[in-house]
Amino acid sequence: MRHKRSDFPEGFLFGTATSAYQIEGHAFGGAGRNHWDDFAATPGNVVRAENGDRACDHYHRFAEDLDLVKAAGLDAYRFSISWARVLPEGTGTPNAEGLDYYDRLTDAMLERGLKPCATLYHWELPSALADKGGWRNRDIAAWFGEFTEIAMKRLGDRMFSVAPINEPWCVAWLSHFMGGHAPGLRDVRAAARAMHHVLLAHGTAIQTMRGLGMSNLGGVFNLEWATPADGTPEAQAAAARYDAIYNRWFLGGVFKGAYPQAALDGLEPHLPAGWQDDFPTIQEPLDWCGLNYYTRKLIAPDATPFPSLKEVEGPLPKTFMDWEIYPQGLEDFLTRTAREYTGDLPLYVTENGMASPDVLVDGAVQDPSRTAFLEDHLDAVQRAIAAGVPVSGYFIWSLLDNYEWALGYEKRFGLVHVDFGTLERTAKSSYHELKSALQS
Ligand code: PNW
Repeated sequence: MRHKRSDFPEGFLFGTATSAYQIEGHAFGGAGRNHWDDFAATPGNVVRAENGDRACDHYHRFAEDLDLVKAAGLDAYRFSISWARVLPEGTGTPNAEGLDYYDRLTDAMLERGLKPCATLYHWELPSALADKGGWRNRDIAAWFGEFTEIAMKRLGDRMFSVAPINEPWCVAWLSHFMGGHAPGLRDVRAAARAMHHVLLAHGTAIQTMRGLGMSNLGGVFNLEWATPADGTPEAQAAAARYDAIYNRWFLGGVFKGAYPQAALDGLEPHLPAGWQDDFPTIQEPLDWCGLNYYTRKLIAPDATPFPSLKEVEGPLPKTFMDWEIYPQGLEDFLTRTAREYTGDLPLYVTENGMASPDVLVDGAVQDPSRTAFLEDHLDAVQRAIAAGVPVSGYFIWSLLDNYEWALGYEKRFGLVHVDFGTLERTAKSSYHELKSALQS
């Protein structure tokens, strides 16, 4: 890699990120059923109907996996706590085995000198709560507060940082309007409600953790740059609607106490009554803001109901997800987020990375495209820092090849290759490149 640790400010954190359902093996340790188990079991939702029953078996192999994080020279590990593992029914009696597991996982990070950066919801909603309407039900905020309290009473004293919810856009819009993730709905009313409740749950969890005396609490937002497909005013308006729904709704709610008009135009009739009264909770002050960044989209107008837009194919080189590689968007988002939403608050890139069709040849994996992707995005981070944006860390998605949701196990995001037959781990060339950059 062309970067050195010394190219970044003193104290800048390098880390890697994972999530519970994508790596742990949800069938182990007494976890309750969650809505991804249900979604994957319904034919047509997930490639080859694959699920997270075994995944990377991180549940039994976490010590080996954390050794890999440590040996790379990384400072921090971003992981998530499975709601259904801690509370199999979503509320009520905790699963002692599940809490013990996160206790051991946390101590294993600390023993290695890794900073534990927890996410409380990375998408595995207990089925018992999904059956009650899940994110469409306002009660989700109280249910999530209860889970937050139980998990953080046990673990909170040892966390470096905590974010309640990974990627509110995915939880709400992708899952309730686009149908791509559990529960797989295509319903604008359900989406609007989920878009509001996910932020109410976020704020409720922050308040719960403040009540426990915790600090270094943040939010993690996925952002996607929207480029108008052409120079027409219609394309510009469509891209602005995309930007409003994808990016500005969630940042605006949390940091400004307001939703963008371009999104309200279509969504306001579907919001729950009294939604404006929830902003004091949604706006509970944070200590940092995390951005997950992967790509941009080219947006054109479309003669469909709201949001009346479509994604069109772009000209840039693509990853194995078919996502355009657009590092400039990361610099632009870091600067725009600081300027318009977060001011002096520390920003973290909480996810960035790419999928590639990596294969094991003679016991090694060569993935130079991943190294190049990371270099180009680290350049973007450096440009933002040089422009005065307070970027405090960068987390690579992901440590391991893992369960890529509706795309199953074929899309490999890891610095470390996983053989899903033997479960053997093999560090890829990008891992070795990163390791030497961090040591230099
Ligand atoms: C993020 N989209 O998800 C998640 O945090 C990870 O769990 C996931 O593995 C990773 O990115 C790679 O996909 C996203 O459709 C999933 O725009 C889909 C989208 C964005 C982010």
